[in-house]
Amino acid sequence: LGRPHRVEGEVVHGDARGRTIGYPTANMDATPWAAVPADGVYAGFACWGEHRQPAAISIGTNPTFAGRERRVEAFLLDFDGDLYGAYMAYEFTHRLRPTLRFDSVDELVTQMAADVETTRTVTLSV
Ligand code: FMN
Repeated sequence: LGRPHRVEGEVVHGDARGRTIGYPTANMDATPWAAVPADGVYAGFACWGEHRQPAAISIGTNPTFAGRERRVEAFLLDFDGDLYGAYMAYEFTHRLRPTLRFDSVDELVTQMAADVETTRTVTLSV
């Protein structure tokens, strides 16, 4: 493509579980025509206004929590703020892994920490 794939939409409320597990995410209501990538975990960027922040992006139904709805959500690195209602773009630069169902929240959180570190490394070189 010559540029990373992008999905755009408004940031909406999720289950607010992310905050309790230490990884608050921005849940995107993707535009109807969006080509949402296959379920999995990706490294990339969250872009809005003048901001372009590295992000670990999850697409899937959150099987660890027996979720049903497919979510497009991002944990933004080095960002702390309220993004509800913002119109954002997620750029996908690397696929990290498939979505997994973990036996415990602890295992999920350990894996998410690793995903965030991988995201930090790989987004430095794009
Ligand atoms: N959920 C899973 O069930 N399996 C996964 O493998 C998985 N990987 C994730 C990786 C990253 C980097 C992120 C940000 C989320 C991942 N999730 C995964 C989704 C979390 O379950 C979700 O962020 C959490 O439940 C909070 O959801 P909420 O924003 O709706 O409150």
